[in-house]
Amino acid sequence: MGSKKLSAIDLNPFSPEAQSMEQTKRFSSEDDRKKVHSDAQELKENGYVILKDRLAEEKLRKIRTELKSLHEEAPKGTSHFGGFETERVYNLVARTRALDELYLLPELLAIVESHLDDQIQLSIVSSVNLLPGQSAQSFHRDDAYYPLPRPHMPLNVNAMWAIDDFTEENGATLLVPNSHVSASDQPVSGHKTVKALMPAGSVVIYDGSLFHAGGHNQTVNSRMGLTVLYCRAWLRQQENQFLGVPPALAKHLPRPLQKLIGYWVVNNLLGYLNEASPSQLLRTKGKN
Ligand SMILES: O=C(O)CCC(=O)C(=O)O
Repeated sequence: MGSKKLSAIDLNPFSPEAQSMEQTKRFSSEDDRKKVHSDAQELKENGYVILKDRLAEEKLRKIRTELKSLHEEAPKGTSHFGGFETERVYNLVARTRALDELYLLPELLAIVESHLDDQIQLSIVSSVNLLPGQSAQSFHRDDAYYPLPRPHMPLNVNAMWAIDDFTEENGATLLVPNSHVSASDQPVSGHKTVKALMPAGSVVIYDGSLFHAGGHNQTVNSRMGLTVLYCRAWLRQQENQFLGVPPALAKHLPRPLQKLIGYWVVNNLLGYLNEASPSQLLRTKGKN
């Protein structure tokens, strides 16, 4: 009888084989990361980088249709920060398969992994639809809930996808260049602000410490964005992915996406269940 080679997900995470496989847990190879070196460098230096036109027109149309339908029942924000004229839909990994390509875009993952130099996971995915008249949000940082002295090593990276064009007038995300390395808990006075102007299908990637805000939508149309936040795999995720995407649902997802939402063991020990990788739970029929 031929011996079946065990893959990483079959292994007890404490075994030497499993531990030696820790290095294979990145989504990008060293080669992939070399290819995105200049974008990763820009992200490191300025705190953000824009990749233009990464989605085909047909794909973008499908995404718009899907998000439009998901937003039919979406409530408006109930706080100044959330935006009284802003709709958000959360837990999108559970709600639709139309966006998987965006979370898993190899170039994006390579940039995020270059920046964090670590194993990564999805922290939260949500759509942000700025309705006509929505005023600019206050500047904030996406890593503010990790209470470490600043500046600190990058902990998370946001990818804000433009599902509609992000323009001067419709509330393109506002960014404060270089603020990711500042020790201050607010943007310094007289700071520069840039708008993430980009055609639909583009993505602005920014360090979680970068001050940013949704812009003012002064048009009569809405501005749909999709925020995909990645973090180091050993940090608590912003949205609870295991409740949002429980095993019964997760087992139908493509393996890379299961891994990206956290069904995996990190640094040998974090996240196992009964001495096994949680990916085994996804393969157990009838028990989920
Ligand atoms: O909508 C945007 O452009 C940014 C939104 C944002 O940063 C947030 O809601 O935390």
